[in-house]
Amino acid sequence: MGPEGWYFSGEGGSLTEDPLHGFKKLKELYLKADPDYTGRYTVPVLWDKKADVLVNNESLEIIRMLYLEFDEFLPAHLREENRPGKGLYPPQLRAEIDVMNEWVYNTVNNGVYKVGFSKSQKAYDENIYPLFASLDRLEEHLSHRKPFLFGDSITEADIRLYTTLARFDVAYHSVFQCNLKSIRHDYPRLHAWLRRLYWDQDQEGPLRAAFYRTTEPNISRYALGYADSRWKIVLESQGPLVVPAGPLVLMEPL
Ligand SMILES: N[C@@H](CCC(=O)N[C@@H](CS)C(=O)NCC(=O)O)C(=O)O
Repeated sequence: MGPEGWYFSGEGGSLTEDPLHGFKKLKELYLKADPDYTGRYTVPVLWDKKADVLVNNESLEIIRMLYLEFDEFLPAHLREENRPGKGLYPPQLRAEIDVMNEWVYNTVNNGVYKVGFSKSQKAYDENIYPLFASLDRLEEHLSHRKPFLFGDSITEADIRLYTTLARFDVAYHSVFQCNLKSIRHDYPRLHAWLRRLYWDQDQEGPLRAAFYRTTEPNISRYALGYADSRWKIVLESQGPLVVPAGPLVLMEPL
């Protein structure tokens, strides 16, 4: 991120510029879509190339759009309804997935931010215990539902939890002070689940190495990214930015 937010740096797999307009900054895309926009310039962004407009910037909505809204355009064997377990948001599991999404979002996905961006001891104390209570609950959940959160096939619930757990030991534990426990030392089932997703490198298999391909190129930068955000938000850019070095091993072997 630069002073004006995300930009196309050409580093770490990023393009050097926006391939549609040649823009250098994400901000320019937001303003192209709406010149009066005054909010934050956040990622992710879903852009409609034909209408040349920003469609959505909420990750939870975008992931559903990507696997539900375009299904009819795919060859039959790739459609959600024909995938193992009937896809990422199968009709028979929707109610259960929605219930889990709700508490996992509030206490885990968003919970780490509530802890890491807390501006008082009180706010920190109020959020750290619910975060770890939910990790305990997920660890327990995996004792009877496995290998994935809802059985044999991966669902949206796995994807949403993965994004937080892949960052947990390498960033949230140290930078966001989410340090009652770590995934690798205290949660054997969650740790096994995380490594199973991360280390899958089968390009043809059901996961198509998606987790490894999207995590590994950036995992060594997570601590810096979150330290920088916390420095800006909590420390209001005052004093030095110091990034913790550990853990030595970013993701333990399978
Ligand atoms: N509701 C959004 C939040 C997105 C968000 O906060 N993204 C962060 C990075 S994880 C960002 O782009 N921050 C840039 C900024 O706030 O300037 C979502 O989850 O999709």
